[in-house]
Amino acid sequence: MTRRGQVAPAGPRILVLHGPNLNLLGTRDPLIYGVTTLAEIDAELVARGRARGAVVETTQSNHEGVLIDAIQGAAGRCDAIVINPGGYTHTSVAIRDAIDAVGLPAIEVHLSNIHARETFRTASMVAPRCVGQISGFGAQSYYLGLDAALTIVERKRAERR
Ligand code: CA2
Repeated sequence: MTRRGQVAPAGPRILVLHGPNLNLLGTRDPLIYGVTTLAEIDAELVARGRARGAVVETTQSNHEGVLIDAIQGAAGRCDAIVINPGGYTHTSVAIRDAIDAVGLPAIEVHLSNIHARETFRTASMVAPRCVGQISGFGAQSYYLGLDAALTIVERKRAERR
């Protein structure tokens, strides 16, 4: 209940999506992707969300359609999306269209600096439909992405008050 006797709105709900092969984090290629596992990243995201009164939902899939279903399913339920589309970053018109379709603020994140790797990784299909892109900070990229998403949602809510 607020001071004016109104029911306080529920805290922000953020969907975090991990694309293909990110389930392998912490098991190989530590020089590129670090040693932190996906389960550890997810637990940290949930804890950081909770500390700011938010609920963080996380999903990983190796399938483009499952990621698209998750984006569509966020409409009317979540306030923002943090997404590491993995290899689909560079190819997926369909993920880009899904982000367009739901109209939620989205933040693209990458563990590695995609601009310092092979040329094909420097282009993102998804980034033009996102508020911004965070790339190259390892697991921290996700935490920065969550911080950005929560700040956007909190500002929007403050403007409405
Ligand atoms: O840097 C990122 O976060 C990427 O999205 C990771 C993708 C890559 O295709 C993008 O260009 C950049 C690959 C994810 C593969 O994840 C693995 C993790 C551990 C071991 C092997 C692969």
